Amino acid sequence: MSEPQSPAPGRLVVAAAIVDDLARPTRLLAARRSEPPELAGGWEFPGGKVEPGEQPLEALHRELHEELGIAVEVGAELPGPFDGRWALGPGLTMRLWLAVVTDGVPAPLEDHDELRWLGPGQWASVPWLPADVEVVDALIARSPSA
Ligand code: 9L3
Ligand code: MG
Repeated sequence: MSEPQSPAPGRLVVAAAIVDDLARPTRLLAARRSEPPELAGGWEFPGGKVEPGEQPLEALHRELHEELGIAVEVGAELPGPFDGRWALGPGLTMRLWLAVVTDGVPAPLEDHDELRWLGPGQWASVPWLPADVEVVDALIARSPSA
């Protein structure tokens, strides 16, 4: 078996694993995509592309406000296997942080048609987008109470 090829970093996507508690997460928020058609129905960590001139964490706060109507406190980053990033597909890699909601109640305002809080034992229970499955596995591995 050969090692997976490191993807070209390409455009950076940022996303959040929104949990109930940064230190001992037991509940995780999953968002079902409604757009574009080829991704619709797949569940993901909310987030999106960093715009030119934006810092990654600025982009994360912007995306969570636009997509879910919430403000968050950002916690630890969950580093991916490719220089800290997660492979998403051609031309895209992702960074992801844990986060807790500090203001607002998450609502599917943009690009999603359903949100679901997944409790202990349920984190892998929705059909995550292929790129996000690996992240879910890593999150479960670092969160024994989940
Ligand atoms: N993507 C995959 N998993 C995620 C996120 C936030 C994004 N958790 C993929 C889906 C799109 C691309 O990255 O192909 C850009 O995402 P967006 O800007 O459409 O949210
Ligand atoms: Mg998005």
